[in-house]
Amino acid sequence: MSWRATVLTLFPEMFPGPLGQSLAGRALERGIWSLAARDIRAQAADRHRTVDDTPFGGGAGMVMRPDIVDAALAECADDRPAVFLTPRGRKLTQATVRRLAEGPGVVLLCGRYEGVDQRVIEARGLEEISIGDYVLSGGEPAAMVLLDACVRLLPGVMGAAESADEESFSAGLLEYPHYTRPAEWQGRRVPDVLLSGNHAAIAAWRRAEAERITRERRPDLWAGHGPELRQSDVRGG
Ligand code: 6GU
Repeated sequence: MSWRATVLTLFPEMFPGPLGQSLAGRALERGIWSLAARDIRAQAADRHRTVDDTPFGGGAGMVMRPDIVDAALAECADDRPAVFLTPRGRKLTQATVRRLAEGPGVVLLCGRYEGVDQRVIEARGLEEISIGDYVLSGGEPAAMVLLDACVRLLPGVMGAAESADEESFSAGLLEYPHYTRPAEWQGRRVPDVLLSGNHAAIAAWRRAEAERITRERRPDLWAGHGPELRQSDVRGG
């Protein structure tokens, strides 16, 4: 059985979009995973195909109705976790991506307007996930981000060479810098150590660079990276 993704959205024509290309697209063609985008509006029974209404208590914008969202979820509910993509969710991490990729698949609810009625979030036990601290106009690009991150971890999607870079992130560090030919370009030389053929020295240089870049750019990640894991114990950094 392949890993199954169902996306509930008001804009099903956005899918597969970029997920139909490259690594994820090839995996889709090979049947490693499947993607179904379902139109939430198909649940609307009235003449105007209404899916939202004004918020109780007043305020701007519209809220998606619980009965409509519940009916959409009911049509695809099975053993898969149901996720609601929202900027008020817990921030997506590689650990969450790994957990979702290891399961049978996901049902992703993409919100629009000011939100979804809180009662259906609770009744369906939706896991609320955000992809970062900025606001998108809808959950669809976030759903694509989550799916891309999961699909690349599915067995058979990546070659052995590519699989190694997930380990460097798992180690809690950002990637070291990469270089290829030519050895000199616009007066800039590739670091000598990378041309030395000394594999131990190359590994040590890469590790030091990964640690330096992590410390500079992501003090939050660096703080969570225990001193016992560090090649260079840095003082005053
Ligand atoms: Cl999941 N949705 C929206 N609309 N904005 C976001 C987000 C999700 N994650 C970060 N910003």
